[in-house]
Amino acid sequence: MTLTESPATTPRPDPTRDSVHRVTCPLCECMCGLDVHVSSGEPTAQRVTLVRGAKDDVWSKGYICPKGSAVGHLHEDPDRLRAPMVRDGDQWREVTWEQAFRRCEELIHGVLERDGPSAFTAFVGNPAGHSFSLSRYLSQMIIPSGMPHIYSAGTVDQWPKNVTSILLYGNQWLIPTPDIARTDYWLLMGGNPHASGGSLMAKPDVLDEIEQIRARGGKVVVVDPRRTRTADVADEWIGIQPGTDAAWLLAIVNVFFEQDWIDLGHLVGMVEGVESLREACAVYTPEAVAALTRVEAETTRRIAAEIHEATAASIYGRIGLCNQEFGTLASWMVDVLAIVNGHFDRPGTLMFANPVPFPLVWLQSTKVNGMPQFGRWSSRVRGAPEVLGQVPASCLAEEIATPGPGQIKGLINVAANPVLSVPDSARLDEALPQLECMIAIDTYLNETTRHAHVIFPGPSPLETPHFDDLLWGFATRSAGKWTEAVFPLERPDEWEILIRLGQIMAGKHDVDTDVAAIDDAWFSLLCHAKGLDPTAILPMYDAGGPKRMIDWSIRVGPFGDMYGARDGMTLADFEAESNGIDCGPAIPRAAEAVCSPDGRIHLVHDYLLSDLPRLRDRLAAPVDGLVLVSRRHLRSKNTWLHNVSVLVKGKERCTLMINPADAARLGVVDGSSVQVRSLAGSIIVPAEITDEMLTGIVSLPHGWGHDKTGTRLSIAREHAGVNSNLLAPGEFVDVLSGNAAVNGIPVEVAPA
Ligand SMILES: Nc1nc2c(c(=O)[nH]1)N[C@H]1C(S)=C(S)[C@@H](COP(=O)(O)OP(=O)(O)OC[C@H]3O[C@@H](n4cnc5c(=O)[nH]c(N)nc54)[C@H](O)[C@@H]3O)O[C@H]1N2
Ligand SMILES: Nc1nc2c(c(=O)[nH]1)N[C@H]1C(S)=C(S)[C@@H](COP(=O)(O)OP(=O)(O)OC[C@H]3O[C@@H](n4cnc5c(=O)[nH]c(N)nc54)[C@H](O)[C@@H]3O)O[C@H]1N2
Ligand code: SF4
Ligand SMILES: [Mo]
Repeated sequence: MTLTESPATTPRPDPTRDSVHRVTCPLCECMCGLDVHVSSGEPTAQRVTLVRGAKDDVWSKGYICPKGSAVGHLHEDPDRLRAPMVRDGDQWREVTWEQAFRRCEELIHGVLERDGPSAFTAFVGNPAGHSFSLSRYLSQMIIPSGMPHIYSAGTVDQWPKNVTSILLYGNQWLIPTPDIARTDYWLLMGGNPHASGGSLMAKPDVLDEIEQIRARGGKVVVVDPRRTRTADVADEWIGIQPGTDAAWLLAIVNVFFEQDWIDLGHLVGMVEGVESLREACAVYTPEAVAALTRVEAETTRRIAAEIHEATAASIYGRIGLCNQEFGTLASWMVDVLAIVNGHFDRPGTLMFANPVPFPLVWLQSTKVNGMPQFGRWSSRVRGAPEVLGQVPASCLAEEIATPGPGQIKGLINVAANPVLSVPDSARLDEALPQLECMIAIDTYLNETTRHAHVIFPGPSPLETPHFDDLLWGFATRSAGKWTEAVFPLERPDEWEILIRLGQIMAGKHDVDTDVAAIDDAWFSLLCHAKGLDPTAILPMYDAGGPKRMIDWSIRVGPFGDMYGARDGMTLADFEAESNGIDCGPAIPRAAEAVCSPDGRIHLVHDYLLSDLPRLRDRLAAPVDGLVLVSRRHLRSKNTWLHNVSVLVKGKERCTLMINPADAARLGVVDGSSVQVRSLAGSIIVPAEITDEMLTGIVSLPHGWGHDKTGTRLSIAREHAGVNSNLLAPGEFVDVLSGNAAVNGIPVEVAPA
């Protein structure tokens, strides 16, 4: 059987002959350990017979979700790309790796010669953050290319958190995370771990954590315009008007000042700006924000008191607080509330992780590089100011479609599906065919990659070794786990593709690229960054690549041996322990972690204050009419995993959730088609009437819309759904971060 043929049935597990492989699931931030059972026989005939949660995994202790159970199906999906492909017109053909890189050279050099490197950009998607190779080697594509800047899913995700963290703590990725395993009060805003598993908070089985908080006498409060399944297992649900969390949190801090509850705890000598904060929140009394937020003043005052009285409160805001109109103010106030309550940097509160592998992204700091300047340049067409080097992802469409100096003509699309994931996506879908050169690295021929000229296949989750990098930086236990590939990749891995593309973009010929030499140079740079002499370190390794880099991260991390300078761990310790190693809970470490220029946490910045007038205007003019928010489902991952039968079968999931009162008023019948219209566009979708929704708010999942021609997604096509981002106006952003506001979009709904 060739790898691309679909086997008719899954063979039965045979415990006497199957081999069992331990892997860490890379599909969400939970990092569950999986036991993957594989049948015996010829390598090409080996099949996954069973996937189980690994009971002895020190981190996930047997927890697994339906996505993890489906990794075998994902691996065996006949539609998944396994060879490089080149497009001629609308025909795709599989080519050899050499042919694919040669084609890239022709296309890239053509654009380079005429328009130079500034005609190129890249789009980097979410799976890059979960990939063993991509996150560690993206710089090796981007820097040599000379492309002036890139786009990423980050501006449809956590950019507000990045802005807050760089201003308060000195590094955009030093994001404090709630220590829910030890908290007695969890205020969970704009997150639904029942579906998502949790985000910027690595923790398997969050719903069980909620039960445990309640079992030990604590309380969990969910703030969300939708009464989610997470809200159902919590003690209290507060339905809030989308986009108004910043005003609500300012009101809570206002109560803290009014009641004289401000208490910085052990951070008293380290935190600045309390008086400016008092002024900033002065007008936001619980009474003043009640109409806007739809939270009664009494409730706001009670929650403030509960937070004040808690022994160890964890204040947490996720995608609902980022992907909205006031995302940065809301994200800022989450951290501020924790700090002024003294519930920061101690067990059970918001804490900085102390990860076993030192995350590469922690190398930067404002102590070394200075405070960020926002708006150093603006996008060519819309004039959107850059924030942390990026402009809103929705700008890409017009940068491709608008002629003139600086027009984008070449795109490297890495693990991203922006035709579905980015606001105003119809415009991007129209613009991409105008590119002279589009190269994609992806596992599927999907809505975005169908526009590419060349696609390089990424590995399946079972074809690559794995050790998370970034994600351990959001965990409140210090732990680590090594995964060996279950099936051999037998083709270049993604880090190598990135290096080779980077050299082609630098104007060189692929045949001249010395991958190992570039990898050594990159590794040497990292050694220097940690004060190590690479000439002493390089000879310790037989091979390079991401595996060498993870060994480096462990050895220079807090539990590492610093290459023999102290007692400590190396990757070999993890290779020898398939269940992983747990080095204990997070410890107070703000004094060591904060890397702002003066080592202090400045609560208030002019940049943040500059957006308060906009919020005050909104206080005076609350949104009138229906607004749309997004949601996730346990069996999806953003725009993909919809080509795996077991993950899409069953009840239609791409529905517009609407409250019974709104439905009755609008004449909408359960299950019937409705038209949803916004400033950006219009779609038709089935209605799902449910009292989970607050009145005035409707909800759609994102990531659907698989009915495009020219894709290779045979299962997803049968469950196409509609793309909710057709309704998201590109210019509707959180002003301070440029992050998309895909929540709180004004819409009209009518029977179709
Ligand atoms: N309306 C609305 N829009 C949203 C959101 C929302 O809540 N509402 N959420 C936003 C958020 S938080 C995010 S992160 C973005 C995500 O936006 P994207 O990153 O664009 O979307 P994904 O579906 O995560 O992209 C995955 C792509 O990576 C490919 N892929 C998967 N694994 C690998 C791999 O190992 N290697 C390679 N090379 N490719 C791989 C998949 O086939 C797919 O094409 O969407 C955003 N868009
Ligand atoms: N199964 C699954 N898991 C995933 C993903 C997936 O697609 N599927 N995606 C992954 C990614 S990329 C990310 S970033 C994370 C996201 O993880 P989460 O942040 O947990 O994301 P959601 O499950 O979308 O929950 C967001 C909640 O915010 C609410 N909300 C919307 N607007 C507002 C608002 O203005 N205020 C408040 N308070 N709430 C609001 C929504 O109703 C929704 O319940 O999940 C990750 N995990
Ligand atoms: S919760 Fe599911 S998708 Fe996430 S890591 Fe665990 S098994 Fe994988
Ligand atoms: Mo995300």
